Amino acid sequence: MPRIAILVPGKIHERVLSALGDRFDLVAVESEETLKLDAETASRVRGAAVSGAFPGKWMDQLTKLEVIASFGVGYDAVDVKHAAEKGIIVTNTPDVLNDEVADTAVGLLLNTIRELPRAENWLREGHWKPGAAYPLSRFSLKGRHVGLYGLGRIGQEIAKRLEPFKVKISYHTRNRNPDIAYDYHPTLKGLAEAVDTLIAIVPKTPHTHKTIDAEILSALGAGGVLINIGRGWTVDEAALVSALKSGALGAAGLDVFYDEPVVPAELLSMPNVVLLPHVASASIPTRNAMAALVADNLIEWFEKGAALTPVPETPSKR
Ligand code: A2R
Repeated sequence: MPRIAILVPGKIHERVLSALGDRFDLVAVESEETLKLDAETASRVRGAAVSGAFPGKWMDQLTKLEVIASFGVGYDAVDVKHAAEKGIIVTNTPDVLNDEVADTAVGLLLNTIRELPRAENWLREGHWKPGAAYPLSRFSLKGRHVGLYGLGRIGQEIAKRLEPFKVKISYHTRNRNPDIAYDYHPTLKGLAEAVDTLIAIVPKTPHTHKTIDAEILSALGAGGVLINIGRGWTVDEAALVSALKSGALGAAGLDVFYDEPVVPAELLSMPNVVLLPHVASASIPTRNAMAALVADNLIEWFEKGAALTPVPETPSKR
């Protein structure tokens, strides 16, 4: 029996390839607008493993495609609507990265509020001499009221980690979670008005586009802090730059940007921001776990007919 062909467009974690390589025929292609595949190979492809975009056009090229295993919890780069219409299942890698992303969120929050990266740079630059001390940080985490914009798998882990810091916690999602005691705000504006620290951990959807705008930022106020650990898509970066510049917002810590890897030049020179290159889940152990889940989704699908972690928009069984 010929082995099932799995398409691998562009780059993916090495462990996905090693876990799949002895069971499947891996078809590596460049990630281009139209896949460069001969008709015979295209007609043999029944699964795909991808890190990044998977446009609907590729699904049309692959007439036997059953399943797309996407690397990462956010799957906004995969055309899930088109996949659902064609009955193609899409899987992502939830849960295995919750702890890493939540830990990074707390680190980014502390770094932003206490200016720790700046203080370290000051030391490295040789400024720490007798009689010289790094200036006191403007802000403290103590006594803050933190608002979580998004309280799903990752948001809840962030909230749990913040409880021992003795901050007050509130949240905004579209649906109130009856099992959660934090104050709920039915609007993002209401949350921003109530809190002084906003942590965004929502997916990239048409409803979250630039929702953190000038109005939300000024509601956080001059002592306000924004942390974005979800998607850059959620923040109006031009509004953020002007709020930070004018002092309407106190500080920001960003792991994600609107047009990665482009970081607005004005942010680079601002003292009151901490900028990370989208590293929230980027540790070797966590990325290994994500890679294993990508591979396991494909193996389960072809061996048992049901994927492990299908996204809600597409079918989950044969
Ligand atoms: O709105 P709800 O009740 O479905 O709550 C979800 C919330 N959320 C939103 N909140 C307000 N306005 C929206 N338009 C909106 N859309 C979604 O975001 C839920 O509380 C949270 C998403 O949680 P999970 O689906 O469990 O995602 P997870 O694993 O926490 O990851 C969040 C995102 C990923 O999609 C990546 O883009 C990023 O973090 O790494």
